[in-house]
Amino acid sequence: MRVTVLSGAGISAESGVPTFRDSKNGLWSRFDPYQLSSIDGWLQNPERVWGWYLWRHHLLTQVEPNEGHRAIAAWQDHAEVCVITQNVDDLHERAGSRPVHHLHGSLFEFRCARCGLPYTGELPEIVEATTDMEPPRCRCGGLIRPDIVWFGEPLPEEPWQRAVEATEAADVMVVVGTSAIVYPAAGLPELALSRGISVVEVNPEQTPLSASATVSIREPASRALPGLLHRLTALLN
Ligand code: BV8
Ligand code: ZN
Repeated sequence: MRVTVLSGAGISAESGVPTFRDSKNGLWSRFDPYQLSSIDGWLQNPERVWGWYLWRHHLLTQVEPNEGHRAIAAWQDHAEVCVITQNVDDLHERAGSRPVHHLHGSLFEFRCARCGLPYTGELPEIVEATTDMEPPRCRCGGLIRPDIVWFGEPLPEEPWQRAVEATEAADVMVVVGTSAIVYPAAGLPELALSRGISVVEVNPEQTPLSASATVSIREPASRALPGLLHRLTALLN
């Protein structure tokens, strides 16, 4: 069976990584993630954005994959699994999933905002939620930025192509931990439904996908995912 997974920040929530929506009480409650993860936010205040991402990068070195990530990795012993994630963390990879396609880039990759040269230099150690920090400079004088996709920026071609192919080849799509409001990623479950395959949503809350999903499981990822493949195999075979 070919299973395509689309994940969002909610699958990393139980690892202690705040999601976009919970940021009101999260580590960056004083920031607006939608403002900071936008090209305008970067152009207006690169120091603030750089400090926020360095803090998130530091946070990711302190957390582990959870039962949800590990369940999806374990599915690979019983099915052909392709993970598409909107997340910029590496928790799917650390749990053992392969391949993982990052639609919105990765917090572990950096590049020059001007010439695009990848940046592999030292990153300052951040030990507390900080605000402004001067981004390093590239040889060309450009500012170094995280290699992720901000609001208002196009998605990288290769991961998007892989995601569409995996959605078109899937026997079933599992959509976990996403508020399903950001496009074009949120269009993938719609593509799956238009192909007539089952789309299973795992989310403790209702989302705009819930009504059209084949089934919407109102549970956290770590509880719903471990037994899900077994249930899907029984249902679909
Ligand atoms: C583009 C990387 C075009 C950065 C991110 C008006 C109408 C429609 C569209 C638009 C519009 N205005 C602008 C747009 C386009 C815009 C968009 O869709 N905006 C939305 C807000 C309306 N999209 C873009 O700008 C995209 N680019 O369209 O380019 C273009 C083309 C050519 C040339 C130029 C431009 C780029 C979007 C990518 C932005 N980058 N992330 C970073 O991480 O810092 S988006 C970011 O937010 C995430 O990656 C994700 O995609 C999105 C939402 O986050 P989620 O992952 O869904 O998480 P969220 O916090 O929202 O929700 C968590 C969920 O988990 C909740 O449902 C919760 O219930 C659940 N949960 C909680 N705990 C658990 C759980 N689930 C399971 N288990 C648990 N334990
Ligand atoms: Zn440069």
